[in-house]
Amino acid sequence: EMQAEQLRDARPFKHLMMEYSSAILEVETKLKVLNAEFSQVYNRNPFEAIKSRLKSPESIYEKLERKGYPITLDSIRKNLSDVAGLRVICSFPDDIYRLAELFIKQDDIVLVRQKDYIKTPKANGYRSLHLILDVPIFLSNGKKYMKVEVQFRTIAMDFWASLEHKLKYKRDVENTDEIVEQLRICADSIEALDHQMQKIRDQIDLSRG
Ligand code: 0O2
Repeated sequence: EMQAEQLRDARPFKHLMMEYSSAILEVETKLKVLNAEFSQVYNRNPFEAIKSRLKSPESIYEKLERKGYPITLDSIRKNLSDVAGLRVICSFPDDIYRLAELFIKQDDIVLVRQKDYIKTPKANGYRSLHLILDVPIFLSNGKKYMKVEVQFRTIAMDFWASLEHKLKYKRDVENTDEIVEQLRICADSIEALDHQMQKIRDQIDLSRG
């Protein structure tokens, strides 16, 4: 087994990370193609922004250790699904499902798992649609499937999750019941806002015909 620094500096680890970044590029391109088509054909953008990140060696190491998995390259491949991560920020909840569906339908993509924290939010109020995918990348020695996690959120859901994430990591402040409760209330307001904005858009679409 390796330590975090050994992991980071090892050539095979760097190769694995290169493969994960390639998978991010593939997914990003697919989403951008859908966006381009939509804005051309329907004069609408299904998403506002895409962010991507490769999990750091430190946080890969930490997650394997925390979950009791071996610290090996095979174990990373097998046990972690969020080494390659993308976040797609949409305007409206409807856009999330429309875009996710179109994306999953592509015949080279395999949906491994879907976690719908919009239909079933986490207890703290977290909302987002997570897709775990197997995505092919094409290397000199052939095709290889890589796991990628894509998180779909509305602007409002992302606003909440970003701030909640920041607050969680301020460990000098205790997460009192009151803070937890206030965050939940904010999450509910945000859900209500998402629905209101969606309704307004539907009305405008209807009146446009
Ligand atoms: P970072 O910094 O985003 O990389 P599991 O594999 O199901 O046992 P896991 O991997 O925790 O458990 O799955 P989960 O909870 O479905 O998805 C994890 C990721 O979703 C997190 O990544 C966050 O990005 C996001 N997420 C999940 N729950 C919350 C939450 O309560 N608040 C916020 N702000 N984000 C959340 P990481 O690895 O935690 O962090």
